Amino acid sequence: MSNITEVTLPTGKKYFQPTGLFINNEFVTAASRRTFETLNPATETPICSVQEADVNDVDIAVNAARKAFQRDSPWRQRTPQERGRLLFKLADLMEDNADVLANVESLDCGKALPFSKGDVQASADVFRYYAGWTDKILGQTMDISNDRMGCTIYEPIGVCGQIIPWNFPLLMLSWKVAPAIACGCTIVMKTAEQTPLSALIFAELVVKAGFDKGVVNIISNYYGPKASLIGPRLTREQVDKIAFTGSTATGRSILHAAASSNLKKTTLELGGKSPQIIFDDADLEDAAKWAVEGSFANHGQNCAAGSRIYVQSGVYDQFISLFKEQMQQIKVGDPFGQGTYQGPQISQEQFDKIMGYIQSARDEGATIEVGGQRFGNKGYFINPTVITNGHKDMKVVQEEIFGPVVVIAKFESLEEVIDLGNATPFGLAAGVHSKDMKQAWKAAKGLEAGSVYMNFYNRVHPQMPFGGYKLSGIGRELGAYALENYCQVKSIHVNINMAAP
Ligand code: TXE
Repeated sequence: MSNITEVTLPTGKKYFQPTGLFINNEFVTAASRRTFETLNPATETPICSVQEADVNDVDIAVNAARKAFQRDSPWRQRTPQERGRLLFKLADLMEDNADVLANVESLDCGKALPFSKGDVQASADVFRYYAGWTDKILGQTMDISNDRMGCTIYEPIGVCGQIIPWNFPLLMLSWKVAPAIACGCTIVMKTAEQTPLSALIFAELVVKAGFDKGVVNIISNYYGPKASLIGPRLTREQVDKIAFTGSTATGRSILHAAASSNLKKTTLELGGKSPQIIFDDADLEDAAKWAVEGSFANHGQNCAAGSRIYVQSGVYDQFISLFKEQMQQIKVGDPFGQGTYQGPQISQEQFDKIMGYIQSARDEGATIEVGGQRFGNKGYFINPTVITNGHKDMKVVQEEIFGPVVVIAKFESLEEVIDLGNATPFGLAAGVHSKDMKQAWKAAKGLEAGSVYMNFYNRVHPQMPFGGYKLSGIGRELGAYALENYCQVKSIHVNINMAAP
């Protein structure tokens, strides 16, 4: 079996899609020889079949990563500069292959092509950022006493299990793979069942860049009925670290698995229900633009989506009309179509979940101010939806919808809106729009959120840490902070005097 398939893109162009499990720098057939189909969410039709990993394949991949991490392995002999060069090379290759990567991302996860192009560039930027870190991961020296000194060195934590979701397949891969490699770790990544394809093209680039075999391993899986539970297997395995992005419920089970196996270091980037706050002195037109983008970018399938908007009462009506005007710019449709902003949701399951939330708002007496229905009759499209006249305990205000649905409500005072902003179990992000920096700063300090944006919303930079308070997660990705996830500190004590006491 060749584990490579020719796929025709909606543009008519053809490309070769690797479909095997990527282990030891090769695309291999699953131990069970089973495959599963990945669907185009815009048409609900299969794109191609990929190899379906089961628990045996997890073990094979973990062994490959463990071997690559052995003390004297070629990878462990690499200098920090060599690791940096490999990461720079990978970033260059991603840019050289941006066209195919972006097209495949749009095909497999349904985002409009310009946004997929943005994701590819952002992913290459993350690799380049961490390439620059490899030779700057520095320990310290400590003057302990007249005849003793100490120093600390950072060592790679080891074999890392990484589990990613389907909303930003390539970008989430880059947030996890790049810092792990920078620190000298090896990896077994499990992609999301809905979106295996772009990671397998990335795997081809890993080989081209010259990585040693077993350093990066990528396995695809299926999660429907009769699926083999490879996610739990990876989290229970003797990997040294697990990094996860996904739902809070799965995050909990991963933490349990870590606790009941080898207490592996665990970082979790989970759901959110982030507030965007518009004060009456804000530039309302700008605020409306940011608020629309913050709510509907990536079809609302964004952990930091600003899905609760609070508007100070004096400007509420004006803001609502500016917000609706701005929403007219959202073109829903074919991800490959000219001018499309919003493509389909990822799956029937997510489509049903979102429509269920909209119905729950109706049932609880809120107003569906805009949208609320399916778009078209093929593909998982939902019209951008605005809910008003709700109350703070409604499901749509408390729970992550993960779709193009926003709830807008009024507030009166700064203190009240900080309390409202904090009144969910999540704490991933928040936005504050005000020209009064004292007021904006006070709000930013009071909000329980891992990232606060003042006078804009939800732009991610490789330098800036990202992660959540409360049920939104544990630990931080990106920036220098992410390096801590993939290293351990060793203290070395030196007796310079060499004399026993
Ligand atoms: O998430 P899961 P789903 C939220 C969002 C969405 C909801 C459900 O609200 O509607 O989660 O989405 C793997 N052990 N987010 O069902 O199940 C799974 O195979 C180990 C927010 O897709 O958490 C996939 O690779 N792994 C989020 C990944 O976990 C397991 C992004 C995410 O799937 C596993 C996605 C297990 N027991 C959804 N069960 C964000 N933070 O951005 C599943 N997986």
